[in-house]
Amino acid sequence: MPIIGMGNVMWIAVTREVSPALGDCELSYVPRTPIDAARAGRQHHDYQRALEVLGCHLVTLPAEPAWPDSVFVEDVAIVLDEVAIMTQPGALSRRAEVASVATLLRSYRPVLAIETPGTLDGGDVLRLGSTLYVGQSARSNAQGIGQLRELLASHGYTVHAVPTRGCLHLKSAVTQLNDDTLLLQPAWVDREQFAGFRIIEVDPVEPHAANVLRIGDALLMPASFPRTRQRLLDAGFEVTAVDVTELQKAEGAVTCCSLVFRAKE
Ligand code: CIR
Repeated sequence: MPIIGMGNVMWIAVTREVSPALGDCELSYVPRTPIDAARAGRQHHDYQRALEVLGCHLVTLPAEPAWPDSVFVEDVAIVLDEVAIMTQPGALSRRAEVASVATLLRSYRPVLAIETPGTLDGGDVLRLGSTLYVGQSARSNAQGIGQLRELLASHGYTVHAVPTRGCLHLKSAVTQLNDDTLLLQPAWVDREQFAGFRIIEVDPVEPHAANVLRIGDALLMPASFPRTRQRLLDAGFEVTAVDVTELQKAEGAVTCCSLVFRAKE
């Protein structure tokens, strides 16, 4: 399959098909409601097609019936231009997801790893230029954040810990819209942590709307947040909406279902 490029940048998106056991997922801040895994699978396929339309070459792992949360591949790795870091997911039930993604990523990057007692979820890591903002959450502890800092220092990255409250991950609360603009939920993270960035806040009636996936100049976000989407459109952003309601019942959204990184020439 040819690699489709946006301009001269080409993206690879690693995804994993939805587990039929998705309904047994971990939940922290979202109440448990019945999840239709087959419908989640169809929504995930639409998400994958949207990634392709936005210029990604998809690399997809098969579903893992034993690992309910394994569709959320973002949490098991951080992929930078120079290196990939395998995380140590904060939820014990998710640790087994790491190895198969590591095997895949070795085709693209040198692979390093966070070790216990450190814990870190990729959903807590927001890269803004050469700074990685990392949520201090129930999933990512000080040892994990410290290991990430040491592993990346020689590659020129700074790691900055950010307190979060009332949400699963840092990227539940804030994501990047372009090089100098962030979308932020002020109830879950302090905007003062991101001095120097222009901040757009989510619409107050859409508290979960801050999780947007940026691919080049394009943005992908859940269709269930039309008010926040309108804010982004009004600010001049190009936004694609996808229906991911079944994945949202599992406390997921759009960044968590892929690992998007630059293809090497
Ligand atoms: C979990 O609790 O780990 C999953 N049910 C949801 C993970 C979502 N991940 C993410 O937003 N990065």
